[in-house]
Amino acid sequence: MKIDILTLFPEMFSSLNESIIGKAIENNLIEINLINIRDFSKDKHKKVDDTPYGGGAGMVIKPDVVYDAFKSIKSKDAKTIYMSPQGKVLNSEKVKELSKEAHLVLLCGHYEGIDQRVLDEIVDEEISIGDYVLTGGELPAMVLIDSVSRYIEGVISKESVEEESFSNGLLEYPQYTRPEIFLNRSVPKVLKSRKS
Ligand code: 21W
Repeated sequence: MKIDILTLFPEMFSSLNESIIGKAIENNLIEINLINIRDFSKDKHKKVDDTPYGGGAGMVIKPDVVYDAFKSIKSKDAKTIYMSPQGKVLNSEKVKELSKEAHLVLLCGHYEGIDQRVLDEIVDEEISIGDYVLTGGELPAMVLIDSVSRYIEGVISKESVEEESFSNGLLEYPQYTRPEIFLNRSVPKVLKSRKS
């Protein structure tokens, strides 16, 4: 799967190079492309936002800058997702559905928001990760990437995907490893005769 990320803070995504997702990127199972929206500013001061029409606090990201950043992505058949607190809350059904896409474009906004006209033009879907307020769409985009990646063939073992998806953790159980006694607490006897 190819994932293009449109963001003002591309450095935030360096944590994706760790652990299981990092391995999946190394193994070319996931290709992540970071696009800094600021690179598309025509302003000499690299300005990307402006005051909102109608007044109010904060700033709004300009439509042309986001549109030019979007157009720099070569591919017509990508699904474009705007990470937004107003979006539909992500769940495992949506995660599985997205994992079947060949190409995703993730647009990350900030508290200020993005001019609605460019959203109307380029966005296919709006997704939130839950009903609480964050400072931007970057962490939500990483949550989406992490959850979707687990369903991409080869990222984790088939057994792991099946075990975890077995009804929302209802079959989850406490786990133990060596030592057999830790701080005077023993591993449950029922587990002790079993070879791993
Ligand atoms: C917070 C963006 C508040 C916009 C109109 C007038 C992406 C997120 C985010 C953020 C506002 C997600 C406004 C769960 C989240 C995200 C930053 C409201 C101000 N609009 N999932 N004034 N929670 N959050 N905009 O916060 O971008 S997915």
